[in-house]
Amino acid sequence: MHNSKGSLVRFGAAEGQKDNRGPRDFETSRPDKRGKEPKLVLWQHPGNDVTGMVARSKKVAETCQKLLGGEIYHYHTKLITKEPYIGGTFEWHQDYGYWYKYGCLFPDMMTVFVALDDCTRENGCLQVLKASHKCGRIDHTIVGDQTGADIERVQEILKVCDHVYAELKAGDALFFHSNVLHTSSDNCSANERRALVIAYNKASNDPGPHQKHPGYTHLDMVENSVILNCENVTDFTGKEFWPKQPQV
Ligand SMILES: O=C(O)CCC(=O)C(=O)O
Repeated sequence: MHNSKGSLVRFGAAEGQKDNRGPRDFETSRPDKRGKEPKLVLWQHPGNDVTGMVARSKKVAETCQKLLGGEIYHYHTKLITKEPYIGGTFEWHQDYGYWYKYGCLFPDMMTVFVALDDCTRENGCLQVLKASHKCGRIDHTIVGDQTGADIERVQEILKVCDHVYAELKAGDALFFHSNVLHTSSDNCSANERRALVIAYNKASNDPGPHQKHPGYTHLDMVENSVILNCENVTDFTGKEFWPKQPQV
């Protein structure tokens, strides 16, 4: 991601700050069923840095509000990194397969996948089953360290829904409903594949504070221009990273 001056924004710790921990200090991994690891860090609130401005921008948040048909709030954002050659797979799942377990009663939730690098078949772009949200929620079980959809059911749905490889340019975004079945394969390329994955819940669907995610918190939307003009890439106050402790 680049700011208005064209500088590449790195999501690392800033130097010279009292608390200079950045998102990647909290990075953890989610091994797939073969033990290969996509890496991720999750935060609860958007905050005021450039990633927060993306999540709070009208082109992202207000679009989701229109699509979900009512007030929304930020459920969480993840920075997902697939390292060159070793970054693993996200097994087939619906995001609501996870969020159902966190007490959200309706699938009135959605995700915006923002490519920070070009996402290709080679480096593990998102793959979706078109219109699979109409199948409703599929049963999920634990697969590796992930929550995966019932694979026999997925095989049947693969016969009737188009399998789309969402190859994206850096800066492109994909908006999708929480019941859309999706997966992504290993990164077989020589470069990192990074994405910001932003999740929203409808305010009326607030399950209250539950496990990792906060309950309803007013989302302060900003104009789109704020993203490019944001110079804050080091102050992560208020984001509430998860896991809470930096990883060593
Ligand atoms: O980053 C990816 O490749 C997939 C992420 C994903 O499926 C998710 O966060 O639910």
